[in-house]
Amino acid sequence: MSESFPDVPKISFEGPRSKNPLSFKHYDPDEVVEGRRLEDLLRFAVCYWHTFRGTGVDPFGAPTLLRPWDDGTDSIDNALHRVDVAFEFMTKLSVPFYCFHDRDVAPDGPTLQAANENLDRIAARLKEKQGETGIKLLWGTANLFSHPRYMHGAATSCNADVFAYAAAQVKKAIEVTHELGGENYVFWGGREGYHNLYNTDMQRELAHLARFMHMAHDHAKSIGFTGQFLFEPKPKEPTKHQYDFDAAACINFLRANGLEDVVKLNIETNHATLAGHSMMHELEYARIQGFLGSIDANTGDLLLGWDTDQFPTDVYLTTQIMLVILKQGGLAPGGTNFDAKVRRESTDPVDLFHAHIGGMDTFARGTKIAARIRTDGVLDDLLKNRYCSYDDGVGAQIEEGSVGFAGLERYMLDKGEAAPNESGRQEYIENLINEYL
Ligand code: XLS
Ligand code: NI
Ligand code: NI
Repeated sequence: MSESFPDVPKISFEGPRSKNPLSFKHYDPDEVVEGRRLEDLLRFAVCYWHTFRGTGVDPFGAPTLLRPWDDGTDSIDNALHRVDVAFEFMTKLSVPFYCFHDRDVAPDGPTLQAANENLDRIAARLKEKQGETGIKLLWGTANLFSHPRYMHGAATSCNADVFAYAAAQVKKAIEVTHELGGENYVFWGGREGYHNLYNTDMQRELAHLARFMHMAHDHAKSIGFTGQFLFEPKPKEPTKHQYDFDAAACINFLRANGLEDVVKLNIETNHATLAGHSMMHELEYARIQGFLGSIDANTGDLLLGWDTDQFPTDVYLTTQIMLVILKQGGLAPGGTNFDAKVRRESTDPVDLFHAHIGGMDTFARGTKIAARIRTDGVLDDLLKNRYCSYDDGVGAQIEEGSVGFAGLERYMLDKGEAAPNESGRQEYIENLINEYL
């Protein structure tokens, strides 16, 4: 079989002095950080939709990314061939995982039955290729947003038939994910939200979304799928307001509906920033409550208000991300999925390599920097000292719950005024972090 990337060799680690753009300068899969090989710690995944289905189309312009291996049709043959290309790409990139939506890998069909048959045919090829290459499925998901039937949403559609179709589609997507040994299954609420509240029964829609997730979990149990379910927050786009707005909204939804033991979060950088948070905030919020499952690694552009899904290149950002992820000892069974696309002006297939190499190196650097910060314990000491008034005395009583308002009033009446505050040392800490970069 002829290669689709004949000029690209298998990408290997050459170290920071290498001038070869098709090599890793910082990502050595075998390097051990905090007791784990980088490959096992980071669990990188290529996403099928942007990398193999992205065309560069935007609201103002036609496709620019015309791939030599793609005949532009929605045929089974084209889809089968694309699988071979994807596995050649991922093998050369030395990436251990991939992720897909049902409709990225296989053509849709005029009926549910036809779509399912298409998916089965492609899944068989995916399975064969996984076996040949050892590349694994990090997560599967269903596209419940592109087809016109999903104009009002899927699980939150006002049309019960659409709910039923979505349920059938997710049933199949979970089965295929299971068949391929997928380690997680993702729900992203593409159109699960609203454009205005005059025509929206929010209470009913949220109840439907919860029923949908319970049904998905029940079905997974019935077929023996034990992968982790993940809910992916995003505040808007395509709808004005999405129910999976941010980590806090998702966790509240999951807890309110008895899903907290079943579903964790898949947190995406660009979605965090669209919600007005930093990625570090979203990760830390999810982590402290036991909901940090996996990440979609990309970045946005602060000058643009939409999901630009760019590849991460900012070491400061990946350092912040890894400071949180290392705190919980990694993400497994989750991983680091490059939900990112090359710019529509980056038209050569080799640009897909440059993009992923850059993302992987940026994460490797962030990981090593974060690990050094953690080894030196500089932030630990700062944090510990900052809260030391809670280690004994009245602070310890507050934390234990052994004092109430009356007791605290007595304490303060006696003392007269609170102890003076100490400096937060923000600039000092920021300088300190910079010294590790
Ligand atoms: C879109 C989302 C999507 C999910 C998977 O903004 O990031 O790509 O990750 O459905
Ligand atoms: Ni995503
Ligand atoms: Ni996104």
